[in-house]
Amino acid sequence: MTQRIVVDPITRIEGHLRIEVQMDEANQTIASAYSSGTMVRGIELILRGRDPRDAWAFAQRICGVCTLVHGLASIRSVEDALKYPIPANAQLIRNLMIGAQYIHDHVMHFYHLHALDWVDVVSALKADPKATSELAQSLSNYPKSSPGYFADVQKKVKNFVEAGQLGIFSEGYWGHPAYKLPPEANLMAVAHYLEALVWQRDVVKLHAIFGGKNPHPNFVVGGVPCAIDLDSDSAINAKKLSQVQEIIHQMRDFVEQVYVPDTLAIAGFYKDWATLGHGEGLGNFMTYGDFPAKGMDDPSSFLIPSGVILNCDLSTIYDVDLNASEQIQEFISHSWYDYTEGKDKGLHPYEGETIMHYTGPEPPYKQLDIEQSYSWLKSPRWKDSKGKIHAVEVGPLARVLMLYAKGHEQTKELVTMALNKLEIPVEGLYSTLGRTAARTLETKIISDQMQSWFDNLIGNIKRGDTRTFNEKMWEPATWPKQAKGVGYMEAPRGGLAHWIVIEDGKIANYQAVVPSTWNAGPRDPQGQAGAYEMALKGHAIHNAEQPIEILRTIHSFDPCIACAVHLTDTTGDEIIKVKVC
Ligand code: NFE
Ligand code: MG
Repeated sequence: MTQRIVVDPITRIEGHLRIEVQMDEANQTIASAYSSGTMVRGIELILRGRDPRDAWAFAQRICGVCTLVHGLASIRSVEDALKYPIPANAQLIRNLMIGAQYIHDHVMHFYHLHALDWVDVVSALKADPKATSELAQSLSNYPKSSPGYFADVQKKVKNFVEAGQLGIFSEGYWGHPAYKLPPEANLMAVAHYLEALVWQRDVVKLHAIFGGKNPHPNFVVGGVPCAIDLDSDSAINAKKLSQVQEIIHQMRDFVEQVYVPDTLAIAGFYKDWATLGHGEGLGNFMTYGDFPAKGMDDPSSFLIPSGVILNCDLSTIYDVDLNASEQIQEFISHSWYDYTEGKDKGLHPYEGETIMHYTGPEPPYKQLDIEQSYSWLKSPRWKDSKGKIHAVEVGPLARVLMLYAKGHEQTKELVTMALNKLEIPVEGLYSTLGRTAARTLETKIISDQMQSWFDNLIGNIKRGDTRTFNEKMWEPATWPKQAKGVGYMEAPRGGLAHWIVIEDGKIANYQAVVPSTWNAGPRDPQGQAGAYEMALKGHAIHNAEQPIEILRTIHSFDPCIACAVHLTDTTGDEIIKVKVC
């Protein structure tokens, strides 16, 4: 009998994800994998009937990790529906806020959610702090690199272990033979894990400066909710702008001196994770595009271009039209939902439905019923001009490939540098290691861009342009009776879009299709696997009791299941009552 391995829940992710894999005859590699989102919410339903100008504040609560992106996708959807232009400063401030989200999120993912798949904390105890210091100094100029510094970190970890509790490091697969780093590299990475915790607390202040707080900074349809007035104590003034400049420096320093060198150093020990059978996945990639220089109406001005790549062929990029009802559709043939016209139909999000219908086994259960429905995630698909539907991967690897394919100079340089340094061929990008490295490289690209968005903002202010909000069209009386629009962006985990239908000034329908739905969704009516499912296929599993290989590949996508299944239990009973007063 072939073996079934179940990992539930997958930890060090956001939300509730179950992975089941069926091993092949010889129980050596994964023959097929199944990805299941095991919790559901109903935020798309909560939005119906509300004022579209309020939607962002509800939609933003889809997630606390990519803490601003749903707010922004939401206001962009309303602005698209109402053809509502926003001032240049608002565009720049939004770019700065999205950029800060990427840099914060990616660094946190690398150190706090993914690194321990590669870094053995217990082995760090055996490291020589002096040799660790020499290693760190050979990699970068990061000032915290003395033997004393690493000896202190080692002592801290030792105290955890001797006290019999590893605290934040408990329950790891320490000592598994898949860990390949020497003790000194492990100690350096653990030190940077702790360092990144402190760093992230400082850099999110950029959101608080422009959006009042983090998580969940404020937004507004028509611009940004912060006034610029250099003579005011409460508005964006010279002091706050210099704080932003300082944060940008802090971000760039950490990315350049810690994140990029650590990624390359760690990757050097895991080059086999850039070969076939290690997470290559679908080979199909999609980006929506983002970071406009001239507004969302001019996609040619985007830093990240949009498009679809099929079968790893970078020479042909297909266009994506999010308004075309044929191109983007969500399927539910293997999801715990119904559609009015049947389980096999695909619906474009403007016509999207959210009819929950759990038909799975009574929890706790041994195995998903994979022949029927097995996830709360839907299966979004992109349809080509010949009518074939494709599962696609979204996220950092898709973006880096798209930038590379379209000839973006810095991307080409960075990719070439990384491949040369690691001595892996370009095909190595289609892998778990490639996905993780792409996240690091795009963080470098975006952190460098932060300075130019900031410089442009300062330039505008110096010229006397302090406008951040477009007051026209704010009144629903000026809106058409019916309107619809799509607000899209590149969230840290990939292309994100919200579709809104407005009737008589109220939301008639609202659908969010998020990055982790694209990546973590189940099979479609044609039996085509989603990106996680495909990426796990072919993996060898060393020890079924400690399936670290599954974690490495799933974590390389940085799952967020809260985003992917937008509180209710299966019977609709009240689960929690929150009193706010
Ligand atoms: Ni909740 Fe998210 C991002 C969005 S989901 S983390 O990035 O949208 O994939
Ligand atoms: Mg949805």
